[in-house]
Amino acid sequence: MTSTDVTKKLPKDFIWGFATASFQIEGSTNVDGRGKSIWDDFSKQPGKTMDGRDGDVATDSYRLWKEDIALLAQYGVKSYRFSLSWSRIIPLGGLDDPINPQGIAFYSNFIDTLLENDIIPFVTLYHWDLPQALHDRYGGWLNKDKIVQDYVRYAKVCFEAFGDRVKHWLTINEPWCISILGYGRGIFAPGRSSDRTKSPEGDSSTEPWIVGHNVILSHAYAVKLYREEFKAAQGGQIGITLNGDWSMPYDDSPQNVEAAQHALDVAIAIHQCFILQDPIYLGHYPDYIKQMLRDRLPVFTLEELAVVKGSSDFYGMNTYTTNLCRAGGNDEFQGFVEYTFSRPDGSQLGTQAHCAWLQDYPEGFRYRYNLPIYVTENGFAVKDEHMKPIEEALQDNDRVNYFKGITNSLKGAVLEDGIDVRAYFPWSFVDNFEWADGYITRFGVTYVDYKTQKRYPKESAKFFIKWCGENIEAGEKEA
Ligand code: GBH
Repeated sequence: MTSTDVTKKLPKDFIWGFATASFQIEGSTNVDGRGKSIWDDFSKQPGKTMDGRDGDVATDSYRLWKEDIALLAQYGVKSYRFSLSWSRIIPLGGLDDPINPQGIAFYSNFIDTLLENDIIPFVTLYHWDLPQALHDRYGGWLNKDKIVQDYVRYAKVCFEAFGDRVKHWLTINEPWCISILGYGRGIFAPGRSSDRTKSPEGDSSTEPWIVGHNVILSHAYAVKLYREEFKAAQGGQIGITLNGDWSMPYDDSPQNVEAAQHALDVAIAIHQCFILQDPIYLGHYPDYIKQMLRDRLPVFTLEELAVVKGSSDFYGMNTYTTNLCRAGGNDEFQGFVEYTFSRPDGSQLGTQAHCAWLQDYPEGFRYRYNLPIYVTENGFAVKDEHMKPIEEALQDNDRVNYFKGITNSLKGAVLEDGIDVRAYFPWSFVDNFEWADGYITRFGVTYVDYKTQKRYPKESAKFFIKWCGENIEAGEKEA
């Protein structure tokens, strides 16, 4: 790894902070009028989470929100990325369903308190916790005519209630995960799949692509609404966040170079979510996807295409790792490309995380393309951290090394490669409910003792905060 010039700094308006999501931290699922989300009951079904635990308490952040903000302030972050729970705001979710004033009040107070502490709210409207009522009523994301309208109305309620203070909006977190993991592999709520050991119903060959399509449309129509009715007065920015781990060919063989390149082409360099993101930037589905899915690929009407194209003010990028790509395999959800972290000589790409899909490879962070980028997630789960005594867990060297590598690449990307990266948010502010992994996999820079709900800064938090202090020009915080 080459080191970047230590005397050069990122510009003073560079945004940094930490990220979370509502269902992963809030708990208090049954209070103040909140309706159920699809994760409430799903996480309670036997076998759906690794440790059998659900999201009813999580990190208790709905009750401990003042402490959380105090800790963020103590860390000195410039911004905080968090998501809103749709079913707190509209408990039944739909166009004609009542708004819950207690849900609005909670987030309104939260935003005010962030601002009082000079912390910019960076708000995700949807991070996977669909109101259960919409799933029950009409199949949720599967029903285009209903879900687009309901999502857009939810977005409108949020722009109206919070848009005077929120200037950074993310419509949707990671369409690929919503579609593929929720309706294809069936490992995330609502857990639909062709695999009958996982789900009594579902069709993995069609549903993920329908859902992906409807997610894109929901995003695009919400952006249209924001631009037409709110942007002039409120002056914010709005975009989508995609999961985009990097890909490299496994070796020099033409078919593997093609596999990685193919993937990159169709994905605008982020192959994991190729099918779901390309239309947003290019205005059409990539050719490779059209060939792969043929008549299973939903078709945009001309009117829809016009709304979808260019429907993101920036590229919200969640990136964690780099995959070595080999042509072949039978996994349509990866475009028939196999991923590995083992190089041909048997060596590993980097340090293995607790989760199988993640190794540390900071060089991968620099191969990005030229759009304004907000890195809305990036992080590492130290292997076996959940089994360590707290004092040991706080010495999270592998995570520190991960951030050392990435921050170096980040500087290189901005200052040497000229990539327009405007924000960087490590995932996550605190250890939290890691979806199907339950509480076993820990991504936090802050340790959470789930018995007491006490928070303890890990070394990685200290490292990263210090790095930001030394590597971003000092100046007034962005208003
Ligand atoms: C993010 O997704 C999420 O936004 C966040 O909520 C989560 O806590 C965080 O990652 C840490 O996991 O082997 O087919 O199951 C990251 C992108 C994409 C990474 C799917 C794991 C597993 C693919 N994720 N991937 S599969």
